[in-house]
Amino acid sequence: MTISLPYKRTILFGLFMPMTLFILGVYNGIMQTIYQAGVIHRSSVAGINYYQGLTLHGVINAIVLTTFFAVVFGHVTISYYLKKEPPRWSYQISMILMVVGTLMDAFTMLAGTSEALYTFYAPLKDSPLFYIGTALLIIGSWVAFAGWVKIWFEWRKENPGKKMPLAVLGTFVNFTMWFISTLPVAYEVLVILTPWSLGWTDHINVPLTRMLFWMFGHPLVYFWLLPAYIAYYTILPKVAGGKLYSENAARLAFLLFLILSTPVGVHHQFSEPVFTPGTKLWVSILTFGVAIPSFMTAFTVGASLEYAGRKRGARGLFGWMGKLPYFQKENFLFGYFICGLILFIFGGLSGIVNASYSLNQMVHNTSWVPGHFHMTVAGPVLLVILGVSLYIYSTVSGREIKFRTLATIVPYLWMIGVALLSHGMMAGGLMGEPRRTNMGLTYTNPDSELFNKHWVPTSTITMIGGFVMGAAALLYFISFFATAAGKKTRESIIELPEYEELHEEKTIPLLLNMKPWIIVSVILILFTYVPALISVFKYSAPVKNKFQVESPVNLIK
Ligand code: HAS
Repeated sequence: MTISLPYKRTILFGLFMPMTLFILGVYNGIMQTIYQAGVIHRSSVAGINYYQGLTLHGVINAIVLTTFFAVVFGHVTISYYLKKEPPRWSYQISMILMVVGTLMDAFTMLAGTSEALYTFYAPLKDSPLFYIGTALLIIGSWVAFAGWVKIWFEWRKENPGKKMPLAVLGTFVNFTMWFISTLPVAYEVLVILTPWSLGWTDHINVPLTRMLFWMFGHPLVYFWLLPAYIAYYTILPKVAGGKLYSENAARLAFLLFLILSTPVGVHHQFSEPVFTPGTKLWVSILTFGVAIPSFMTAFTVGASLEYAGRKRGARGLFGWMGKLPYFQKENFLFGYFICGLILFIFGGLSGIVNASYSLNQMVHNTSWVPGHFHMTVAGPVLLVILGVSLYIYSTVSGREIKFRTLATIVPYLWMIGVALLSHGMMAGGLMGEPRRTNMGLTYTNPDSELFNKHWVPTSTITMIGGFVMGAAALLYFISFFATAAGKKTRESIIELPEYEELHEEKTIPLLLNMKPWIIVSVILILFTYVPALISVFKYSAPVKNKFQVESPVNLIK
């Protein structure tokens, strides 16, 4: 499909800008592993301190890059499947808000006035500009969604009786969930944190800000994941040379995310004293529930890949795994998808460990948790972002992909890096290694009385993983930016590899209508968060800001 110039520019800018910032995100990620491994015993390097770097790493990689990609991929999938462009006001206003918000965030983080990490709840305090910038980024993504809804209604009128395309359903589920779950964080940021940061209020209810953050913070991880799932269901079967095993199963998986993603945020707060055991048990059960659509995805996508392998003549139970199109330059996307899936097997299983209340007590706040989430967000999420961004940049700009061989190697190298990094973090976490701690100042510094020799090998493996990931990122940047700087050789188009269904399936009306699922979603949110809110107000209160950012380590002698 050909597209207008302003739409094309918006899409390309929406890929280029966050990818440029991602260089800074990657640099600060590598630095984290160097601090942790005790190679340097300093609180800052090149003018960026440990927490500032960690904040830059988390905000750029996990909030900025992911949100821009969700919006740009949304533009591309919606336009491709509905054969329409969203209204110009929607994509332009959306992009302006997101860019301004991101620049505000980047400015305050670089200036050192925002270092409350990507989880930005109290008692750590950021500059008001950071809170407002983050709110603008989120509001910008809502505006893009509004434009898609408008063209969807037009399409429906013009195509009576036609099913909502699967990729459109996935995108709408994702942004509906995103809209619902960003309301509490918008309230937190605009009504509680910004006035507090401006000094207009001096009291703050810390458990309340944490709860409002996690009401958003957990659906946020599925907001990262669903674009990858859309790609796995609608693009991967084609690039693997197979067919989608079941479209109905894919629809059901998306709709289950809609109802189960938001009410599970309390599982990040199993150690929070204000919630009752009843709330924690309920949320633990719901969390096992939210793993079901991923298990379904493992089955549906696995079956689609098996079909592709068997079509190439595979025999035996697992022979299909060896017949998939690995390392094919012309089909480079496959590597990004399969490496993400492989990492996600372990990322998902470690998530289930976290969800079990009693096991969570052992791993919470240890480096196990970043070990888990690097195999999810730096696994399927990031690899799909990298592969698909390169693909979209090339098709929408009309430029050939440069350094294809490098781009083809990247996901495999990245996967090895993440596996090492996460293994080091998780093994260390099981021995109590803390997260979010500059261990180079203490635990991995032989000159410190807090030195712990058991955490040296694990944090060293983590650092080696970080270097391998850094090398993969460097190869990717060479290919991406060389492509962006290349000459236009073809027409600019929106085009996606499109799946075919393996079976002609029965139409199930419940899977075609989002309304009942939205209602159940709201009921489950109320059922979880009304008791949680009652507990917050019963067992905590706003207090004068008595919190100082002081490491307990500094208090020893
Ligand atoms: Fe998580 C903490 C539980 C999924 C991200 N998670 C985090 C944090 C992040 C994060 C960022 O219950 C830390 C936040 C912070 O800073 O404090 N998580 C889960 C559970 C799942 C889960 C149950 N998490 C994710 C995803 C994320 C993500 C997805 C990002 C994208 N997580 C938790 C809990 C905590 C937590 C607690 C709090 C910990 C604490 O105490 O602080 C589930 O959704 C996972 C289900 C996934 C599966 C895997 C399915 C496998 C597939 C691949 C199949 C492979 C094929 C290939 C087909 C069941 C789909 C085969 C072919 C071959 C050739 C081999």
